[in-house]
Amino acid sequence: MTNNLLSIAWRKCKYLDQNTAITGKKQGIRQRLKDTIINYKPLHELMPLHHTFPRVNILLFGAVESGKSSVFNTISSLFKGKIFNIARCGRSSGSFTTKLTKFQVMYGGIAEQLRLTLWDTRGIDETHLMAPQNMKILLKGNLPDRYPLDPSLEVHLDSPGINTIPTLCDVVHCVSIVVDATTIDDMDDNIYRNICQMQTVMNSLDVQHVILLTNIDKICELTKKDATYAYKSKAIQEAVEKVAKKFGVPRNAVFIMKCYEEESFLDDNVDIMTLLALSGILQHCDAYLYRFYESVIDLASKQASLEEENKSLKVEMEEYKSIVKNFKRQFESSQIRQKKKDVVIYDDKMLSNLITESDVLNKEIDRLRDRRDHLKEDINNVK
Ligand SMILES: Nc1nc2c(ncn2[C@@H]2O[C@H](COP(=O)(O)OP(=O)(O)OP(=O)(O)O)[C@@H](O)[C@H]2O)c(=O)[nH]1
Ligand SMILES: [Mg+2]
Repeated sequence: MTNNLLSIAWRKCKYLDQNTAITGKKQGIRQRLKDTIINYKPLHELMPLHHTFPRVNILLFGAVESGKSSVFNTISSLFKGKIFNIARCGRSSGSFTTKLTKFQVMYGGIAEQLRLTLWDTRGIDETHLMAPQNMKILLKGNLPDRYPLDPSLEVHLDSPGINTIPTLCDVVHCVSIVVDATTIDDMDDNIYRNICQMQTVMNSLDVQHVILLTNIDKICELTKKDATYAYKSKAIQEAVEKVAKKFGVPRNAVFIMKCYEEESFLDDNVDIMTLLALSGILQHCDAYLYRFYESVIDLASKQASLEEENKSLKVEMEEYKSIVKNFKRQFESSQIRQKKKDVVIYDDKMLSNLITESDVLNKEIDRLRDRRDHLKEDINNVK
């Protein structure tokens, strides 16, 4: 572990510098970055008005204990505003995570979710290397949430829940290869070769991939004390260069992270570093979607027109409901008046007509309700 600091940051970053170590300012930067991600919409500036691509999928892949689940927990905590560990993480004889889990990130209540899903996976080790066929299936989006994926065991495509016709919304848009910074030099050869082999699979499917370098606090004492130093740390700079070279990715596709591990409270500097990493990953997701621009527009248009139909059905249904309500009111008041004054306002025929008409309208409302239920299903399927 070293303490060497560079005089200027190894990555130009207007947000993280010792000179900005004023709490108020840091909180402002953190909030701005956070808001940008809360407002993120895939490929937003290139989408036609009122068209939205629902969300992007980010796969966390890497060796056992590289920090995949901690990456999700750290992101989840910072958006929740408190340490909020949803994914189980820790150390065990094999991988702590045993199922493919597709996590949403909430930034408030249950309905306030970022437009991204983080897929946590079981880590690979010498005896559980990822089979290329399994990686293909994962990337193509065939596997459902909570699928007990053992990287080395063949996936059965006839298992329940398998999505046999995934759309562009179901696929992986960017893979984050999670690497523990302390293992770069002595990574097991089989694991290293397996990750490289998986990069070939990702390339064959045009899936973007980046490296997420965790545990940087373990290679730089100063960063451990204060994450502000990370971008001036010589040790971290060297680790980024090494890992980029090792996996053949450009240095700007390597993002650093210090996951929450012993902390009970959030730290502005850790959060800013995490938000920078996440922003970078989202740019890679957008780059992937851009390659499939026409399909993205197709899907977004389909969803937009389904939502439009849903909206107008809702208006139609409200109109019918108010007519029926009116009928009911007329009918009830006529009954009261008839009773009180002993006069006939509606004869039997008129009453039976009224009843038949409101029956017809009620049936129409039921039909519209059915249509809306189907529409909701269709909209979800587009998602
Ligand atoms: N100090 C420190 N510890 C970390 C960091 N990231 C992860 N850890 C710790 O490393 C251990 C393993 O982390 P996990 O998140 O469970 O790793 P994983 O990749 O999900 O592991 P598997 O599910 O077993 O494949 C846990 O004890 C974490 O608290 C980090 O950036 N810094
Ligand atoms: Mg895990």
